Amino acid sequence: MKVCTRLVVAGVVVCLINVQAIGFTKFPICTAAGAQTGPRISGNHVVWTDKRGTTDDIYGYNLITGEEFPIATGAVHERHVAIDNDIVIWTEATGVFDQDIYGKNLSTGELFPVCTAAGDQYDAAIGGDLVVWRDDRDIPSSLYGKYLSGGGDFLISDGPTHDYATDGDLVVWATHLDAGVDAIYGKYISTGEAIVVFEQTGGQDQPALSDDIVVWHNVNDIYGKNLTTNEIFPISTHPAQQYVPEISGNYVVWADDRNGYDDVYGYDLSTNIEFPICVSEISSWMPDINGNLVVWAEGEGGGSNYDIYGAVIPEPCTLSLLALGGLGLLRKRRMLK
Ligand SMILES: [Ca+2]
Ligand SMILES: [Ca+2]
Ligand SMILES: [Ca+2]
Ligand SMILES: [Ca+2]
Repeated sequence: MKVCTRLVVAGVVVCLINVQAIGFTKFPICTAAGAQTGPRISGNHVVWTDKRGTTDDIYGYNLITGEEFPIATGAVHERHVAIDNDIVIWTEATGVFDQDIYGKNLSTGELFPVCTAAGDQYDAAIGGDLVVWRDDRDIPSSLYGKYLSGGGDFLISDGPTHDYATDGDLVVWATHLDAGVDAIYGKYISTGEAIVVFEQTGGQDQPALSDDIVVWHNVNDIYGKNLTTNEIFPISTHPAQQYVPEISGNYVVWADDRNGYDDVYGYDLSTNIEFPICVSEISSWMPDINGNLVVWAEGEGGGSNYDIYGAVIPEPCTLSLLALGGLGLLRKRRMLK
């Protein structure tokens, strides 16, 4: 689950539009040497995988104090970090074919194992106190979960599962079925109820959810479904590639190559307005969002020195006006090329 309060970030001056590049004024979160990638945000914390050292580490940043802090910097690789509220989880490569899931409570500093079973457990997601991960103890690999509040780990789906998200009860995931059909499935852990979010020939993956809305990467577009009304709706169907969507409340963000480089775009479900968040001739991708604060990784040269940046989405009424201006700027820029 993403915390959906609208953040007011101390120290961040919000200029509404950047005249150098299209989108909103970005601010640096981490520009250390080496690659910082895969940023995730919840509450006042941004976390990411960091290659500044000899092995992958996990670092974090407090948006209120502006301070960076190490979370997991052991001699092994720590990567694929996720966060909800004060709980951070990541994958730790403890040995050959033996990845495990670990976590840390940022409030108490407590470090704890989530799953250290034999074989690979990796790429975990978290919502509330529910952690879900891909687990290779079975072949093909399955989706497992565990409540941090107590109890052991349990099987969620034994299919060929990939890409998943949870809000603490509902778990959604992508799967590739036999007949060239991909699907987004879901399951409410509390009741055991299984749901079909979307099934179709072609590529559906990268589901994300917030409240009763699931969004996913659909072939090369972004689609959504309201689980209360069962309405399925397009969010961005530009002919170029839109991918890795994330959602928080009414805002959906994704990476988009419509301008020739990966950029970050957004969409307001309450107004049906699409808007650029960061458009420049530098690759910007892997976005995440919490409330109206967006974070992403960006850099040049194949990602060896990626950095983490953030931007604040202005209020919806301002966004409506900027959408018109932003579109005008985009058209003007294309005409000049
Ligand atoms: Ca390390
Ligand atoms: Ca293991
Ligand atoms: Ca598209
Ligand atoms: Ca860097």
